[in-house]
Amino acid sequence: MNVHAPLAEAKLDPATTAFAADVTEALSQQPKKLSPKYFYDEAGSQLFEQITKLPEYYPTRTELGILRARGKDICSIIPKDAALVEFGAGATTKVRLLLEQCSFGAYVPVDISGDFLADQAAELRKDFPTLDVLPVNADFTTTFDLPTDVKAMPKVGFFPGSTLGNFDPHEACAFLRSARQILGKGALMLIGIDLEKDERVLQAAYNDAAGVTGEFNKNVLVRINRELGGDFDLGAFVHRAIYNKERHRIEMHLIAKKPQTVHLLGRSFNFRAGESIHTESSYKYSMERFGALARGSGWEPKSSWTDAEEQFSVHALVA
Ligand code: AVI
Repeated sequence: MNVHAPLAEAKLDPATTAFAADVTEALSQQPKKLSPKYFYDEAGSQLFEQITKLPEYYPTRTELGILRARGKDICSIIPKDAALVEFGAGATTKVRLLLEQCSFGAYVPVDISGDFLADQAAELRKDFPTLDVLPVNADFTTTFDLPTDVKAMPKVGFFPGSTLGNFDPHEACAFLRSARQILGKGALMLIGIDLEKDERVLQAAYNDAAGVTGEFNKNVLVRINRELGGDFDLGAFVHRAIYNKERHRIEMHLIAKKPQTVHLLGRSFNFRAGESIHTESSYKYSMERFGALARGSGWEPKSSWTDAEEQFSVHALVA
């Protein structure tokens, strides 16, 4: 008897159905490649928060440093009482820096997780009582409507954290084009981009000594086991992050330690010893290559700021 059949036949909710379809397709491909968006359930988001505080993981603290040190310059190019539209809504530390330093008429966080958005909005309303906080529950990589109240306001998009780096180049271009369409002609976009640097710094950031990144990477297998009735043996896979120089990206992989067969949703997937599931790419840009990507996606670079060591950059683009 196949013990996985009941879940395969059960009626799944739409999000789990999409997850199931993506996972079965990913595991049927050669090489096996899964979208990094599946890292972020509650446990994955908490692990990512831990990563941002690791000594080796420079991007978060470096971007915060730029937003703090260059806040005046950044605010000087933002029209007064503009609507700040954040694509994705994680920790509020970065947006708070902007809200504290510049004068915005409204804040529109856009995220697929409705519960998380509501909690975040409630906290911000307490701390910024005169600010209109208007959350939009949507997948920020697709088109969505801005709230009617902000339609007449100047718009400023905000996409920090080098999340764009987790998109393959064609996806990054599609996202930038869609954001331009949503924000409209004349809008500004503030975007955080991680820069190319000494490979050793990158290797350390994605292979931290405490092993948190490995746990974050394996969390996708935990999710598959729990949500799709999979039987991945977590001890039979190892986390590996490598720098792919030609493609300017860190790649995260889960490598099978031995030949094995994994079952889920009534199907079997074979792994050779050493076979990988490519779980994430994190692209690193030069200032020039990012400028070219922005232009090719319909945006004009206006200003940019980096830290003293040029590890990370924040760009202002105009639509
Ligand atoms: C969210 N994103 C920009 C992170 C990155 O650096 O690519 C995700 C991450 N993966 C491993 N560590 C952090």
